Amino acid sequence: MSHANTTIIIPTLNEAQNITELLDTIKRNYAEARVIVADDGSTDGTKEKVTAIGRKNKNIELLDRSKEKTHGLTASVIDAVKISDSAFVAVIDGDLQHPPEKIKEITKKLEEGNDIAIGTREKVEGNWPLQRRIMSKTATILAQLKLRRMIKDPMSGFFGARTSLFRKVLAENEVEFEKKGYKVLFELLKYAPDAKIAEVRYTFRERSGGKSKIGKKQVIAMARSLIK
Ligand SMILES: Nc1nc2c(ncn2[C@@H]2O[C@H](COP(=O)(O)OP(=O)(O)O)[C@@H](O)[C@H]2O)c(=O)[nH]1
Ligand SMILES: [Mg+2]
Repeated sequence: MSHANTTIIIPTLNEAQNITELLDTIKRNYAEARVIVADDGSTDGTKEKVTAIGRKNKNIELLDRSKEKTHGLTASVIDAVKISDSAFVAVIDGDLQHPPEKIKEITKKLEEGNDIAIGTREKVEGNWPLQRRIMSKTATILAQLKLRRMIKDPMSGFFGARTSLFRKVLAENEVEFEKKGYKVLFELLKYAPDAKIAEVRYTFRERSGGKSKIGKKQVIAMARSLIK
């Protein structure tokens, strides 16, 4: 299957230890997909690595957001969606916690007529701290209540969507998005109540290298998004 109909979006902040391996896997599996690495001002060499890889691969590009006023995973994904011109977008973390080999299942669900395909965390590998597990579970339940839909993992960071739907939601509701937050999928779901949704199960792996960037700012953004 060709993936020329898909733009793979990777938000990054200091993922130099992971980005080369991730892009290698994506290149091998999805040679025809466009790949946008939306970087928020990494200082560890991530940008330079992506630029170098991009020079040799015309489908891979860096979206350098270092000079933007607002930084954040959500803001980065939004900017990448705005410059995507393929039928579908797929969003995947840059730290190898999401399995790139599952992107094809996500695009398949979209090709079958779904509007949004969610990578649903079935199992979490390794030692995710208890605090993170509790926070994640609570957020999931609150999100399900808010959406009034039984979506297993509405807070997932791994998902695909029909680009036209995503762009329409942004055109009408972008100001409501918590730009500094992590939960861009949840916000998309909030403003697309009639979307046809499919789920693709996967195992959330341990971060390959580097550190998680989740902190107070992201938790506050999530809380705001849940009560809005
Ligand atoms: N562009 C951008 N990417 C970010 C930001 N914060 C985190 N990321 C990236 O988003 C992905 C998920 O972040 P991570 O810290 O691993 O979150 P966790 O898996 O929930 O702990 C990784 O690829 C990060 O590099 C940000 O502020 N801007
Ligand atoms: Mg991570």
